[in-house]
Amino acid sequence: MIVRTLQELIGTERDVHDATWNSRRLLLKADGMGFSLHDTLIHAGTQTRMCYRNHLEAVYCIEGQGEIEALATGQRHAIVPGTVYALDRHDDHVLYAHSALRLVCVFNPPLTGLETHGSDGAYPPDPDPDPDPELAPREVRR
Ligand code: 9YT
Repeated sequence: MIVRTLQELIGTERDVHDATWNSRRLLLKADGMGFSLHDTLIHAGTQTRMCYRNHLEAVYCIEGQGEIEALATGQRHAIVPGTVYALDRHDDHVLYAHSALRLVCVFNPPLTGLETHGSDGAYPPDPDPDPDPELAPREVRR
């Protein structure tokens, strides 16, 4: 079993900053869960374009007010506490933070650790992917 707290990650290498956000990476690939789990803060008044071509991401808002725009269609959706969005098509999108947003983010395949966005709005692919992410958890210990 893994037990850790957000507090103990702050200021460590699992606390990753970019221009518009701060991602506290609670679970990463090395934790062997098959996904990564992040507590992410998006800074108030910012907009962030992203397109995770190498990952699927689900995002659950727990604080703040914002909007997401799907660039393929121009459709915009409000983001408020209790809203989840899932980028099931590697959707090219912009996230607008009308106030500071606090988001719980899950990535599949999991991030390895220090990824930040490339100029294409994506994280790079894992250079050493598991053969089958669904079937490759770490060794089971009882
Ligand atoms: C919502 C979103 O994707 N923000 C960028 C940071 C990313 N979620 C992360 O690495 O936590």
